[in-house]
Amino acid sequence: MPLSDTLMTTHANVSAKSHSHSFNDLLIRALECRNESRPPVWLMRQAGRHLASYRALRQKYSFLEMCHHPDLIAEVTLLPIKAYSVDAAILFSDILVVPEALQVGVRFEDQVGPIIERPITHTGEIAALPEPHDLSALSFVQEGIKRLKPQLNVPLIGFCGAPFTVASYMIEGKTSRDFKKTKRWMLNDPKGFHQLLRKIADWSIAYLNLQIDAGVEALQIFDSWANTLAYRQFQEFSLGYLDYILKGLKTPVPVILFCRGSSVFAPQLASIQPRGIGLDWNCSLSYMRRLIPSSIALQGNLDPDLLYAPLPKIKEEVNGLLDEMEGDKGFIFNLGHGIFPDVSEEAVRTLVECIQSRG
Ligand code: 1CP
Repeated sequence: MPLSDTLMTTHANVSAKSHSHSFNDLLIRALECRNESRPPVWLMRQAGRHLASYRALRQKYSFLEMCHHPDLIAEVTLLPIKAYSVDAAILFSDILVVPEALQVGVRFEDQVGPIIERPITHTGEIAALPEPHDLSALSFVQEGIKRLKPQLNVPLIGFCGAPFTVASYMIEGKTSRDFKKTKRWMLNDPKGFHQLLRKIADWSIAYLNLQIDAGVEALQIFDSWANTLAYRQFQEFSLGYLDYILKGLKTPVPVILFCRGSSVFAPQLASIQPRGIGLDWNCSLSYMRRLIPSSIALQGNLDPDLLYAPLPKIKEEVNGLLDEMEGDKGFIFNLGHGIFPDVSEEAVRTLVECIQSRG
């Protein structure tokens, strides 16, 4: 079937659904810490390789082709909504579209992951990176959001990477195991490192504002590699830029700050007053709730490996977290990090149904 036909079928199904149901605003209510019903559930990396429907599309298109094509952005974003009826959609894209717009050359290799063709190696290279005056290099995202919006009956979450995490890809050139280039630069030339972080933060602000203009209802900033930072380093090289981004948004869209390491950094994150904090799976939710003011939503934090467990075990653990957060008006169910590509759809469906059946 040609792409346009596939998309028309998809659109027809989902629009029919959106007309027959009213808008599900559980996520927004939880982000405002006034949710009196069951917690909303969505999952990081819900729009990805664990879905057979995603893998079928990937037979036909490369990952970047999919990221660049507004119809495919819309179609892939909708896949987990159709498969599981999760309570929020997350835009199908990648944190590395920002380095792509910064013209360092981004490609994705199967079995390897992202590759930066021209990694940044010293401060002298930063000035030559473009400024975020012209966002036409990211207009496919804007267009994708516009096509998606009329088809959704749940909130759409936009996102970007945190400056530290994005910088680490731009410096290492790929996913790193030890982040030695990044940390060597950070420790030996902190001023230059700050220049790079500032440039990425300026792009992130412009990019998130573009997503807000196009219609996203919430935003999440992913600091996936913050866990490699010491406590004081996080304060100096990450937190300040997250705060700078929050202050740069032109409309008050609720923002969730997610970082690996949030078990440790959550109180620092709370100090810059995001609407929500995404917790990794190393901490106790109820303990975190005692540390974080009840005016800030908490999101998390099932161990992503639990999706490999037998279905009754998944239910037991999900119910354990739900019991722990019973009555909390600002709780959003999620994993502590993204879904792995090899988990079964049955496991994910079991998780979602377990939460949604709590009425
Ligand atoms: O081969 C493929 O089909 C591509 C697999 C894939 C997918 C589906 C990649 C490559 N990115 C994505 C989508 C993606 N990435 C989303 C879409 C929405 C959703 O969550 O469903 C989001 C939010 C991201 C964000 C992202 N990309 C992060 C932050 C979140 C996290 O998982 O920590 C990071 C670090 C990336 C970089 C990235 N993109 C892709 C890969 C394989 C990687 C490297 C991840 C790593 O280094 O572990």
